[in-house]
Amino acid sequence: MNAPFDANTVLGRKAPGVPEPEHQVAVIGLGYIGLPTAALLASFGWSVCGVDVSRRVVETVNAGGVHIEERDLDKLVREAIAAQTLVATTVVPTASFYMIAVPTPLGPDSTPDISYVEAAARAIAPKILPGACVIIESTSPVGTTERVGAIIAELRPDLVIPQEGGTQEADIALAYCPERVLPGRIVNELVHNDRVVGGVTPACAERAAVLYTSFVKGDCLYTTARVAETVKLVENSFRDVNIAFANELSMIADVIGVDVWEVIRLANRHPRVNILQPGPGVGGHCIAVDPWFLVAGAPEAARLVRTAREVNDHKAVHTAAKIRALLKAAPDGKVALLGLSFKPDIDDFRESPALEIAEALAHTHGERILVVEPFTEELPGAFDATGAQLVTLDAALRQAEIVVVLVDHTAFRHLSPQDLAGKLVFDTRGMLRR
Ligand code: SAJ
Repeated sequence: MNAPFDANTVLGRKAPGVPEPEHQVAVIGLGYIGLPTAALLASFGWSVCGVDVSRRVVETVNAGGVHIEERDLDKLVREAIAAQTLVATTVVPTASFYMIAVPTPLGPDSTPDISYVEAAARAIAPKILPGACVIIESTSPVGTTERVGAIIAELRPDLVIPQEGGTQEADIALAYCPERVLPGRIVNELVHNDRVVGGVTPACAERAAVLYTSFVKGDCLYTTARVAETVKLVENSFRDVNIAFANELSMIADVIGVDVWEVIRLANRHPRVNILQPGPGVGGHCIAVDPWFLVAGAPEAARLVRTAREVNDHKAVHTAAKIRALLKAAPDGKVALLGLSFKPDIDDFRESPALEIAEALAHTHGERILVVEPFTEELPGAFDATGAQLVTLDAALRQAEIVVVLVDHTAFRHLSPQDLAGKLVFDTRGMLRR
């Protein structure tokens, strides 16, 4: 067994007001979750080392900057870097807490790819000392925490790794604590949301709780790692299934010829009905992805979850087909596509149905496509050579005969019937009804 953990020799800095050796955290992955969490921990007095494989990200953070747009994040990072409570590096250090917040993308056939989590475990293993705690925050298929434990066990036979139901006292702690914050409100929700803290053993949960109770103002709810992994997938699947219901209703409404927004508004006046809003499909890196992790774990049983994913994916195809019909109905006209991001008022285009629809139309209708997106300065490369243009809202309204609302950005909400007079209008978000 190695010598016990010595905080003074590790990151070389002490956080004020936090007792040693509890104060050093290595956050692996400085993306949408890792960077806000690292900066927030630093603001709560922890000494934080943010680790990322990208040199550009590390340099940006060390210069006090941010590479992602998120409310309040730039100030938090700037202050933490200035106070020297946050430092970024490409190398995993020795620390008392390791938080893994790396991507878990979908692999081929919609199966989960946990290779980044596995790589993080391999990078932590040589550095970890007895007494340390490894926490996974990345959304992961059920069993990933055990897999991380197995990787560390293989590389560090000198350490006793915790096992669910195991009787031997472990040298390190291992936990799964899913992030559940909403893009655009990440910093606030990191502090105020309840947290599920899933320990491989109760002692592991207790150890991980030291970190979370230091900054979470919501409740910390303790359970096993396996349950915590499932909870995360279930939360996003629940939302996906509910949005799928709304999206399916909108397609049914098209067939039977009723106004879906009116139907939902009135149905929601029932005390036990709360239907979500249809849109052009479901985007983002969470809800459009995580349900597949649940399906992968139980393919035969997860029929509703799979179908909801398919309905929401199909909604983007259905929306594109409706826009094509409008382009046919006004053969000489241009279409203004309002919004590309996956939801309003953010600059996040991951898995965005609006982007997918706009790209597809740009490839078939080129110069007839005018895109309005206040959250970007240029169209992504996929639009190159299509003839589609990024224009201001005013320019689009001047030129277009067809107007399609794909994203209900605040910047579009002032649109009035006069602005749209004489145009063919397709509002995929029900924005103009609000
Ligand atoms: N959407 C609709 N209709 C609705 C609500 C949403 O079409 O009524 C669409 C949005 O336009 C967007 C997509 O769904 O394309 C997802 O947006 P969202 O706001 O529902 O969720 P995300 O992806 O921004 O964040 C979700 C959150 N999960 C839940 O609400 C259960 C968040 O709490 C999670 O932390 C996050 O996923 C994550 O990281 O997993």
